[in-house]
Amino acid sequence: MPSDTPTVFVLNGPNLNLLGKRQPEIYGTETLADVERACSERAANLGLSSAFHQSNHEGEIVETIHRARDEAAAIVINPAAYTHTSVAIMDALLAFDGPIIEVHLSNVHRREEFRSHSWVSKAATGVICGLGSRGYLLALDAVADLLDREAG
Ligand code: CA2
Repeated sequence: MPSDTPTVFVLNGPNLNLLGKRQPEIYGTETLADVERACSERAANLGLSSAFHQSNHEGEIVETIHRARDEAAAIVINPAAYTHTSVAIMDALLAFDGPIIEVHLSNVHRREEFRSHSWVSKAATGVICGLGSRGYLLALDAVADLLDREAG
């Protein structure tokens, strides 16, 4: 991979480390390691490099977003439950200059009412939900397109 390859941070919030191990009827049977592998392959095919992170801690996610300001051209984020609660993650994302795609495995609008509100959407360029892990790959496609357009 050439050194000028843009890096995309793919960030995952709390409990997503359990993906594929519990509640497959909602979140599918793939593990987070499977999603990481698929993202890495798709990114490489798009001329991007993906850096995958998962944390169960809000402050750690905020700090990773701060690092993205220097290290990433774009962010793909599934903030999990922090979607619905975290003004801190929204504020950190608002300080990031590149494209931000919010991803949810499930269709949050078909579930409990509280899942329909997202603080993160207020900072996101676009939102994908309800398409399972394919949403992450579609988010990378969108990032490649948006970065191409930025480059003009
Ligand atoms: O649909 C999504 O991707 C969510 O971001 C997932 C979050 C949920 O709080 C959001 O409302 C929607 C939950 C992630 C928990 O992931 C688990 C995966 C397997 C087993 C248990 C939890």
